[in-house]
Amino acid sequence: MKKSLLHALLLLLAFPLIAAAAPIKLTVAEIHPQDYPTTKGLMKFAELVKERSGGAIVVDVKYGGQLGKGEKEVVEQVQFGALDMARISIAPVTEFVPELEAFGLPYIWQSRDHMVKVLNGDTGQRLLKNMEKYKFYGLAYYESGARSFYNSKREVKTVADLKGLKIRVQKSKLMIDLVNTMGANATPISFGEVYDAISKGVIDGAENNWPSYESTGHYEVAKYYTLDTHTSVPEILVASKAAFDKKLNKDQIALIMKAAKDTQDFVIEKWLERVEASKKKVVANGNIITELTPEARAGFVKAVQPLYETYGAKHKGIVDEINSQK
Ligand code: GTR
Repeated sequence: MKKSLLHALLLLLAFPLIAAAAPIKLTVAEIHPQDYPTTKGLMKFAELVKERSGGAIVVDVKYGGQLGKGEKEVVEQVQFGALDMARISIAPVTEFVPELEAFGLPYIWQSRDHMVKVLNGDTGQRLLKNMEKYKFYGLAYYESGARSFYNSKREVKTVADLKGLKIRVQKSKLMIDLVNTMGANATPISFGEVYDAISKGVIDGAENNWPSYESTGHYEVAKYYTLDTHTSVPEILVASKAAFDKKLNKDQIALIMKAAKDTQDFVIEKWLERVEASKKKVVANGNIITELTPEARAGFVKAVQPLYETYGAKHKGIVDEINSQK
């Protein structure tokens, strides 16, 4: 009798401790596979959050598109509060946060250093903070190299060679307009459907950076890759304001934001390694890799100028800030 009373008392005392010790679980959606640089960055992020919160916050990295194959739909879920976080390309995010379009404008960055300086400086950080207006917490920017065209039909040596090619784009008005302005026919479809669409001849190609061209296997079905580097739209790690405000206090949100930023350099490091590995694999496969001549590059740059009269004018303040930091 005495013993069971004691047991009950101990249980009562222990229960709040057990309850308090249960970690807060957060999930982050990632479309890429486990060995992709941004996924590795998220693993590192999860490690830092766990360590710095003393195990009070645990981040579950759901990679490989487990939580959705369409990035636009994933962003929608984050905004709505159904998903805690997502690592996505800024391109589909621009549908929700229009001012981010400035970062996806063609040939806007002079170099990686220029981009990193702007993103980590006042301009980039102000735009991250501004995402709260749209029900997001912008946590960090991640590296994404430069996007270039690839197709299964022919070698593209000049912008004129793009004419008539059916090119898949991300679900983003800017990307649709960009690719159409260059003379191709933009076809917005989800990332996960591109391989089949090219192999079945539904589309002729797509555009992406080296790691995505290789990791998706697109290089197997679209052997012509032209390094025109038309856009270097960064990746972004976004959180749901609704979900975060419900699950976390201010200090915990600050801890998460800091941990995210602390993984940016790690992603760049993993990125550079992967670019080299991807190039090797694609070249060994016998793909046709086309470098642009200076004249051909000038032709690409000229072709996209109309976008500076529309999107560029719309975001003139930000574009001027970016240009002044060259
Ligand atoms: C990749 C990017 C993905 C996704 C993909 C796409 O470069 O990392 O998040 O946006 O491009 O083209 O859909």
